[in-house]
Amino acid sequence: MPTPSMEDYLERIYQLIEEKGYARVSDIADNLEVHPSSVTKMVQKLDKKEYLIYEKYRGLVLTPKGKKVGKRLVYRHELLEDFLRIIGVEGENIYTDVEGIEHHLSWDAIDRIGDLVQYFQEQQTRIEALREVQRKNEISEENE
Ligand SMILES: [Mn+2]
Repeated sequence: MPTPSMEDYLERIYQLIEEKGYARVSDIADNLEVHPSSVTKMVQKLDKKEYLIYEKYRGLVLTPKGKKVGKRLVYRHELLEDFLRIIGVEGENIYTDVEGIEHHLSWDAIDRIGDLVQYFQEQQTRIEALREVQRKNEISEENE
């Protein structure tokens, strides 16, 4: 299993490659707001663990294993954003909250959250019912 920070890199590298077709050390550094030398170090580590192949002057490519894991990590991030949005978390908090929790849940928990998201997405009335609970709670908090 990749460590939390390896996961952040793999997630971002996978996304960059999806968006632009490649991921340069400088792009990764800008994206994760870290120094390029930290990126090089991590990329070498990921190479050793066979998530990608890194050649100094040719850039990097994900191995099939790296692609598989990267895709899963991006899916997990997006799922957790959907989840927080559905339960009514404010838009401005969503990204930071997901960054805070994504590495700390088991895949079992992720899959169960996936079921819950599906449950709500399948019927809009379920989301409305949840909003109704939230409105009532807000009113009772105001009256405390
Ligand atoms: Mn993320």
